[in-house]
Amino acid sequence: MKLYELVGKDKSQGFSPYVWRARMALAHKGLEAEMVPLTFTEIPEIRGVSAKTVPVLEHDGGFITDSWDIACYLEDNYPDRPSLFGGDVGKAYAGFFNSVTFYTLIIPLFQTLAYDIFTGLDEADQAYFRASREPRLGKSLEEAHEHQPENLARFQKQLWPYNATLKTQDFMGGASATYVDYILYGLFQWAKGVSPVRLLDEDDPLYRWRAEMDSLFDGLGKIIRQR
Ligand SMILES: N[C@@H](CCC(=O)N[C@@H](CS)C(=O)NCC(=O)O)C(=O)O
Repeated sequence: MKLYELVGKDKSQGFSPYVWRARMALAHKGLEAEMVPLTFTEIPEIRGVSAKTVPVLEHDGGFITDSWDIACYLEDNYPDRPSLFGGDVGKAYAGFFNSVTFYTLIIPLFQTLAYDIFTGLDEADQAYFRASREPRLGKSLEEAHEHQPENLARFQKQLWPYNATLKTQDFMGGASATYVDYILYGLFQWAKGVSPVRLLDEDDPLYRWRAEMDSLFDGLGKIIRQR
């Protein structure tokens, strides 16, 4: 099994939030995958598949090219290992969460981090990132960076449902972590690896939750150093 991931200048610091979902899902199932670090401009060169994004999971001669599809693939193919979703109802909840977090969390966090991501990329990727991301931002990376405090505040404002939930339960999945926790955790891994911004206050229930997530699977998530 191989998991293709996204890196910048430091090849040890895979920073894609979506790859982190897959990485945690593999660990949850007790599966080991060889990590293959790629820069943005290397992704289309993965041999044997036409992929535009990572994660890509290569297994048994086939490729799965989307984080949600990877989670479903692992759940379907390893039913005897710990469940990622906790059954059909949990899968439906995770699927909803997969979509809703894109608009409420990924977009404001991307606007917050865009310039910091850029500064961690090699030269070829910097040119690609500027050309592809500035139209999405509707402004230059530097202008986006000037608005970092407002974008961070917008992101933080969206965290209240998670803080409220984690006041009364240990994980988003209840008593233990499920794929919903991995969706959320990927965002924090992303920010940690690419940016010096601090997303949480020590009093936030999410702060306690993130520390517990960091310690899962022998501290897998601690591979990422705070930039
Ligand atoms: N829907 C995809 C999205 C994955 C995605 O957007 N990955 C980003 C990295 S965070 C990527 O590979 N981007 C490549 C590019 O923009 O060229 C999934 O969930 O797997």
